[in-house]
Amino acid sequence: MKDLMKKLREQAVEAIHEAQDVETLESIRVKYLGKKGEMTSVLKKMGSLSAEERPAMGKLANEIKSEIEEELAQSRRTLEERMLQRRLESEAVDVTIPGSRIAIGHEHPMYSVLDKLKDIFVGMGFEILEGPEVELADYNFTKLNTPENHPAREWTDTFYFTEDSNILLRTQTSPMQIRAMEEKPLPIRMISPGRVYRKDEVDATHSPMFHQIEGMVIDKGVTMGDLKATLNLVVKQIYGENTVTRFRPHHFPFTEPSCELDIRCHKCGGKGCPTCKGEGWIELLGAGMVHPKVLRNCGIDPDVYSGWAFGMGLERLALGEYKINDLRLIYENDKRFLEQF
Ligand code: 2NL
Repeated sequence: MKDLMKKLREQAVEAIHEAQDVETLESIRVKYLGKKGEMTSVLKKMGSLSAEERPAMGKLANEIKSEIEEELAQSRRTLEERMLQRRLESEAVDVTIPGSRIAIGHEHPMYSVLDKLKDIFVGMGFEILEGPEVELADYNFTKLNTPENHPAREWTDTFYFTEDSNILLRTQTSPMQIRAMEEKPLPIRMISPGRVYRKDEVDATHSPMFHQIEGMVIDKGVTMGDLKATLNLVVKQIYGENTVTRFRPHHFPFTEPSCELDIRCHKCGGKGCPTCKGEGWIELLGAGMVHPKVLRNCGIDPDVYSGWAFGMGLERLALGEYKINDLRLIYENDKRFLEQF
């Protein structure tokens, strides 16, 4: 019995020394000292010993038990210390490493220009209406009095989704004016800014996606005089009080009469320079009196109501305002570029 206990002690101590984690130590404790463990089953046999043998054997058993307990506790401390050390090493934070900067965005020059225009029109009582970029040909062309054979309808000019050319990416923001005329009570004073799409190759002045702002007024007794006065006010707020404008006759299917608005070159004062390509004038926007057919297409009686409308590209405005010479820079969103404005 003595030998058996000593052997158990050796086995236990060896297992304890080999254990690599706390869980193994616990299973060793259960195996040797637990209620159904090895030492317990040995002690249960004490009953078969003589009265003289029992005390010595009991003493030895208690010594071995406390020896194993001591070894377990010792090992547990060592393992726990080692684990803590490993965690400290693997989770170490070097507080002296410089932090990574959080990049803050920057307002895009296109939107600075757009915000300025919105403020001007909202100040004159216009509401801002935005709408879908995927449109019906009906709203983008037909209701706008664009003939079936108009070049803008060609698949080489417009992005179509369907073979029957019914669904497309809007080529102008006018579909929003059509919706407003169909749905809103009169009078209407609105602008519709947004993205528009045309099949153009990318270069310094062209992009298949660009931004437009259109505007429209519908009321009783609206005339070309209202168009000229309002647009002159807008232009002076953008380019300064002394800006000189001229209205040139033009043609659009959706307006009659139609015109284009030029401003006298602010760089050379009209003499002709690279900015105005020697013309002395810079083309700014197209406008006109809403065609009676367009009004009728939207359920408005042209004998009672009239209106004027305009459309302008925003890119050219932004490029001119910030003296940017390549349209592609506008879309690359390089922060080093954007932060200059
Ligand atoms: C241009 C010319 C223009 C309009 C857009 C419009 C819309 C409706 C009815 C009548 Cl619903 N007109 N819009 C009118 C004249 C010119 O745009 O050169 N845009 C960049």
